[in-house]
Amino acid sequence: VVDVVALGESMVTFLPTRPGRLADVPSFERGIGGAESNVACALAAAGHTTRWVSRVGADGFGDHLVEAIGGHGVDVSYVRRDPDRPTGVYFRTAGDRATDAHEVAYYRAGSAASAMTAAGVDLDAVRAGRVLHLSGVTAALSAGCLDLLRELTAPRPGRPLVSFDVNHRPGLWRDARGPEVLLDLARGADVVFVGDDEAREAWGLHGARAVREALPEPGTVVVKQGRGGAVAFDEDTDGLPCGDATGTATFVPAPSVDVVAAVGAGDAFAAGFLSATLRRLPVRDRLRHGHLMAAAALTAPGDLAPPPARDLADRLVALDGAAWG
Ligand code: KDG
Repeated sequence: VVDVVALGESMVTFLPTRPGRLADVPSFERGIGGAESNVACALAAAGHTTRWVSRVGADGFGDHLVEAIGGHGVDVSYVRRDPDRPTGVYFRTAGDRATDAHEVAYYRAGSAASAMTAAGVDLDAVRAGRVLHLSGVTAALSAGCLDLLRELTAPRPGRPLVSFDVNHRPGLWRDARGPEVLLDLARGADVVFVGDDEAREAWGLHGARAVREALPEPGTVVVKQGRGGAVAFDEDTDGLPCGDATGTATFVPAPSVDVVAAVGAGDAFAAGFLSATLRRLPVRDRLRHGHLMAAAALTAPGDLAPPPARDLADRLVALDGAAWG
C-alpha cells in the first residue's frame, strides 16, 4: 500500500531571475509547481511512498513534469498523457518580502489536467493509499474536475484518510460559487488545512474556532495563522476525549525564519503534518513537523525545498515548549 496518493494539476513554473513587476522581468527560470505534487514530493523526501495522479499534455512540459516529479521518488505511473491539450504553465514575480504580494499569470485554461473526470482516472489507483491528498485548486479547473473531487470526498466504506487543503485561488474561479463549493468539499474530508486569511476572505469566518464551527464534520481541522502558528482541532488529540463539541484545540507557534519565498510553504506544512499523522504522532508533534517542513520551504526560492532529515526533525520536535515560543 502506498502511504499517500495526491491528485491534482501540476504546472511548469517560471520564476523571475530578478525582482520587479511581471511587465519588467526580462527572464525566468524553469521550475515545477502544483500544490498536490508539491505535497507528494515533500512526503517522498521525508521517506514515505507516494503517488501523484494527474493528466499532462503529450508535450515537452508534460515530459518535464513527469520526469522531475518522478525524480523526487514519486510514483508517476498513473499520470495520463493527453494528445489534444497542453500542459499548464504559470509565471510569477518574486513578490514583496514584507507583504508577500506577488503577481501570478496562469496559462492553464483548457489544460490537460482540466480534462480530468471521475470516468477518466483510475479511481482504484487514486484510492490505493493510506492517505489521499486533494486540494481546492482542482475544484476550480472544470466541471469534470469538480465532479471528480465530489466523488473522492463522498462517504465510502474503507476509503483512505482524505486530506483536503482548501487552497482558495480566487483568480481561477469563473463564477461566485467557489467559497460555497470549497466549504462543501471540506466537509467531506477527514483532515482539512485552511489559512485564517483564506477562511476570512472566502467564508467571512474570523478566527480558528469559527472555522471549526463551520466545519464540524472532519476529524481534524488545521487553521494556519501565517507567521503566528497553527491551531489544530482534533478529535483524537493525544487520545484524550474532546474538550467540547468542536474538539480540543491545540496551538503551536511557528518558528520565525527569514522568508525567501512563501509559495509552497502551505504544501510543505501539509506534508509535515501528514507525515507525522502517518507515524501516529500526537497532534502537537504533527503541527511541529508541519512548521519545520514549512520553514524549509519558506527559506528556499522555489516551491520545493529538501525537508530536514527525519532524525533531526524528530529532535527539534522533541525540544521543550520554551524552544517553540
Ligand atoms: O501551493 C503552491 C501552488 O500554489 C503552486 O505550486 C501553483 O498549484 C498551484 C496553483 O494552482 O496555484
